[in-house]
Amino acid sequence: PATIYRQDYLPPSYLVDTVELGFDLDPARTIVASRLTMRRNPDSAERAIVLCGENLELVALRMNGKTLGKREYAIDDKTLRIPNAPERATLEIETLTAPRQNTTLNGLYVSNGNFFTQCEAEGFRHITYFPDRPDVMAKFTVMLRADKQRYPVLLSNGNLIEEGDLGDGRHFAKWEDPFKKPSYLFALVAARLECQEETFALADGREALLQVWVEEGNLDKTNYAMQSLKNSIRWDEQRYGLELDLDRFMIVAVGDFNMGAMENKGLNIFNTKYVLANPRVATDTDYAGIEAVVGHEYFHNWTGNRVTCRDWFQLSLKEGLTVFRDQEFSADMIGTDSGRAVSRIEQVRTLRQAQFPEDAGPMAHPVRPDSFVEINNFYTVTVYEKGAEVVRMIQTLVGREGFRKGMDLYFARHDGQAVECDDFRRAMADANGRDLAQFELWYSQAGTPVVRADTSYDAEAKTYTLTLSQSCPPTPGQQSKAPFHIPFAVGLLGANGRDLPLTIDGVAHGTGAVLELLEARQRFVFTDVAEAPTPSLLRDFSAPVILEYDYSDAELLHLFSHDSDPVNRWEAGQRLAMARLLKLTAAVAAGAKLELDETFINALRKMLSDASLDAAFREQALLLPSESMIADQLETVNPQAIHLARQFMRRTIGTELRADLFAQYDANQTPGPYSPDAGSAGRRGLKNLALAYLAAAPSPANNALAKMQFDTAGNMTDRVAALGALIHAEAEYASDALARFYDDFEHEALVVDKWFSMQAAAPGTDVAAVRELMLHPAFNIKNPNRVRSLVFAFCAGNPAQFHAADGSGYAFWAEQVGALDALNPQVASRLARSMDRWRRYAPALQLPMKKALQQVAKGKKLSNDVREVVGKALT
Ligand code: B3K
Ligand code: ZN
Repeated sequence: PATIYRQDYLPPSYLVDTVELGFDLDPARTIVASRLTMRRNPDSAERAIVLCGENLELVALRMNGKTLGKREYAIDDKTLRIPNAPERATLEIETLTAPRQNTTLNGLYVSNGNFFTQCEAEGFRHITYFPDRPDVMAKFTVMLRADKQRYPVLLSNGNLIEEGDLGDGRHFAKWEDPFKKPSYLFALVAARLECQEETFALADGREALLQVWVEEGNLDKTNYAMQSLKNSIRWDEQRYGLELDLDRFMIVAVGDFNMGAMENKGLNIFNTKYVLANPRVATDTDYAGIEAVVGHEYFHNWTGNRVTCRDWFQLSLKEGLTVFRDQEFSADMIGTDSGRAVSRIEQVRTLRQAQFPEDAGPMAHPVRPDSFVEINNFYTVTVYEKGAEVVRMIQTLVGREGFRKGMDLYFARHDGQAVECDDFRRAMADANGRDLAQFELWYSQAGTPVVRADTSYDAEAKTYTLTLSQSCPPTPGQQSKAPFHIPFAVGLLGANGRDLPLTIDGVAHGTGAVLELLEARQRFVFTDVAEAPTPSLLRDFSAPVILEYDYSDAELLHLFSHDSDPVNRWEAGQRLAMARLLKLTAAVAAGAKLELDETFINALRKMLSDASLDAAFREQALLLPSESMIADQLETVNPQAIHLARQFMRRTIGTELRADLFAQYDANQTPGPYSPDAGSAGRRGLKNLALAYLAAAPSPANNALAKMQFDTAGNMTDRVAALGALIHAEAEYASDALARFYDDFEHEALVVDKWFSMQAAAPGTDVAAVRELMLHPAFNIKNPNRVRSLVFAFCAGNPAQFHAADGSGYAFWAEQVGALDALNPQVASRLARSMDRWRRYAPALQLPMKKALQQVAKGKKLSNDVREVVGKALT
């Protein structure tokens, strides 16, 4: 397959002013009529009209009213070319597609009998011939025609301008989007659905109609999505002065969806997972996910839709920025400093769990990639989460107000345009009179930078010297890296645990400073430092780097008890835990005795019971680094040893802190009706973490507590926590509980997903058990949520079993990637990535992993998606 390079960008040969689309919707045979008014692009030397189209049957093609003869255009399986086209052309195109046959969930497809579309990144070309690239922006008018009984609801982007009956049992709706947009933002829905709706007053006095559309029986689960939408609109008005620009804004939930949601103009289409919630079926995590994703898609209306990407290499222009915006939104919704810190901690966890490994593996790529084979493979944690970190660093450098000025300038300059990541950086730099030239390297260089810190205190001179050195490991195609521009926040703690005042070069910085590391190595000297301090480095995780500093246990314990920066307070605990987990892992592998020191246990005890701290923070501070984070620290990965080491630590905590865990279990009850607010969710989180630790050290009393919670739970958060505890404790009651859980929720697809994923990720579940679960009547390989809940949860979420010594996990993986690829390449390719880091495993595992990869790679009908991923893994 062909590699596409960023540097080969050419402007489109023709621009499209207007698009009129007509759909005669039929699952077996949908006719799409398109009328495009086009004109030659003065910025292009090309004379031909070039349209993309895949899996389409061309029925008719007219230009300026005349049918084009076979010699007047060229067509292959990807493009339709009309050479020597006139300056202005009106094209009329008729094509046929078969939505019911479309299992890729890309383009126009059928889910549970209803029609939906997904066009980003290149789905529109599966609907009709079009210059399907984001720098072609046009005004769309859409006419939908369909059977009235089957599809009473007909939706598309923008405003409804006409609807009515067609007589023959069919009806129509005509929609007009007043804003020009690229084709990837087109959407339609034709379905039997119901909606919750309200009118909502916008800041300028206009009223907007807000709707959340769901399948019948789900109207009791739309409140939180609606509330989140209203909060998002308000937040964007207040924080960025950005208003909803349409009279109507719709969210539609669909059960078959490849990712989380899609920001189609005025018609966001969502995975049901990010819409449907009530206390009976959704957990606190689900509620938080809904708020974040509703916010994310809404915020795209400005960062993505009004200002879009010139080409797909610029994807992070909209994604990194919009993730940053949704993170800030969620943090503001909590509203407390400590809540903000907890959300920051969760962001750091995601980065370490998923982005750092990506940046260190075969698929490593810059935030703005230089090449790709399949763009859908580049909707990654690097483009999204690292992209958000890059935006966050800009805010750290220019300040919150400066950032707002930069945003204002960005919109003033680029509203209605398709632009590059550089344009965003330039607006930020210009609005603030800052040089962000070196900062560009965050967009162009892949890999996680390592910052090494060394310190020395001169008691005589009362100076404290911090030396920072940075480096970045090679990544595919990038052997050597230039130094990054790194905002590095620091504080210094005195022996009493308080922050010391900071003076650098005679300038006072209060008790916290943001240093700017620009060179490979740089020295910072703090003066008037009265005592040898404990450094608190990279506060608030001010840059997405790996920090190396030789902290002593005593220093970490000091920070864990006192750091005024909650993120670093948490970080100190993670370092204490990680050092011990690595030792334990080595001990397991060597067959040595496993031990955990009192000092560490006591530090956890103190944290657990410190009622002056929010429960949500204490939960974070007591969560251990995951198995994959531990793996990331090791030269050679032995998944079973890691698992046993971590289990040992959990069990020891459960045993040693038993009384304290029970006490916190009781102290953090949330009586009264369920509310997903951060305070209540935090208390439930801590309570259920206590339960999980108790389950790691099973005893009749501990298991009885889990059983009692399962039997009496008043909400899904408590119910799944109890079920998880029973499963992990291998309690006798576990299988009964699983059966009851299924019976109670078998008609709630999202809960059945939980039922599958809890089993898939359980330590006792091996490949044979997963195969058994796949035979369950509720398993459906065509439904991405179901596949993620079982196959992904096992391959990516149960490392000790997936990496079974006999290689059975790898054979299973190869089989599933192959089977999925035939149906849905995007989903298959995500699963393929669970073998990315095969080279780091113990030699006995490497060989069967490589074999499995090779087996997939030689598949005859492999998609570009999977081919790129396994090809890069094997390079
Ligand atoms: N922009 C979409 C992602 C589309 C993925 C295409 N494979 C969702 C989002 O980031 O909001
Ligand atoms: Zn997005």
